[in-house]
Amino acid sequence: MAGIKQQKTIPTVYNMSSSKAISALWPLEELADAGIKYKVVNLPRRGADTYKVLKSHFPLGKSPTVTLEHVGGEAEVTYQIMPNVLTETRLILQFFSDHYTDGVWVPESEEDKRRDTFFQEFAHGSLITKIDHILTFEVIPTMLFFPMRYLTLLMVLPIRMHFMKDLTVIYQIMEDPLSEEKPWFSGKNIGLADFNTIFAMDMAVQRGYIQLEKYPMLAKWYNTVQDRPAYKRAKEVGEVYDCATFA
Ligand SMILES: N[C@@H](CCC(=O)N[C@@H](CS)C(=O)NCC(=O)O)C(=O)O
Repeated sequence: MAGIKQQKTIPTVYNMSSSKAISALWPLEELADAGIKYKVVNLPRRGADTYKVLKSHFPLGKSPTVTLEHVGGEAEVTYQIMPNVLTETRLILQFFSDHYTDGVWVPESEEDKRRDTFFQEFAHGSLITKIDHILTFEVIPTMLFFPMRYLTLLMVLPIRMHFMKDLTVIYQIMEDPLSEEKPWFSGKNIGLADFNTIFAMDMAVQRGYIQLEKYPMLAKWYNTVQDRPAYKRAKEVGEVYDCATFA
């Protein structure tokens, strides 16, 4: 692959199963084809030590967390706020783009650059936020015992429906700019906006929060990603990835 930089750091992705870490593993697998090396530590979502391991690198204990090893044994660098540690998916992906590529994911046109920036933000700020709301309201009743479980379920159903309606607007905003000429959220070519969007869309599809047939271009985007060899390998590398059950 053209546009790869000499690798000065080896990233280790701390990947909690069925998590946003897929957004880090997928682009790294795209770059692995060109020789970029990385390591992965797989942590079961309900594992006794999972949060201990994540928190040992960053106090928030979220997945993905990425640590960096300098290839030449150079001193640690504080790229964010802790030496050799990266967090926040969007910023992790930006680091990969800046440090491991010569701009292969930077859109060619100004129009695509603006669109790419918009959808990177939209993926986390709007799409995943709304999906997380629905998920939370679905999970609350499952944590309660009868009869509270059923009473709470009845209470949360209208709230869930309200959020589902909000999601239709979000999906339409995603559907409209996708076209044969610009099939990616980053525009003409695949880019950071696409990597940032996949986890939310996997949750939406696998948990039944979207009827893909209503959004043909979004469906095409989604299926293209699912068929992409690097994405398939990323799921294999992560070992467990099930957004329906969060195994
Ligand atoms: N803002 C972070 C959020 C990461 C995040 O919430 N990851 C979830 C998994 S998808 C997690 O670690 N959850 C564990 C928890 O909240 O305790 C990012 O975008 O990377």
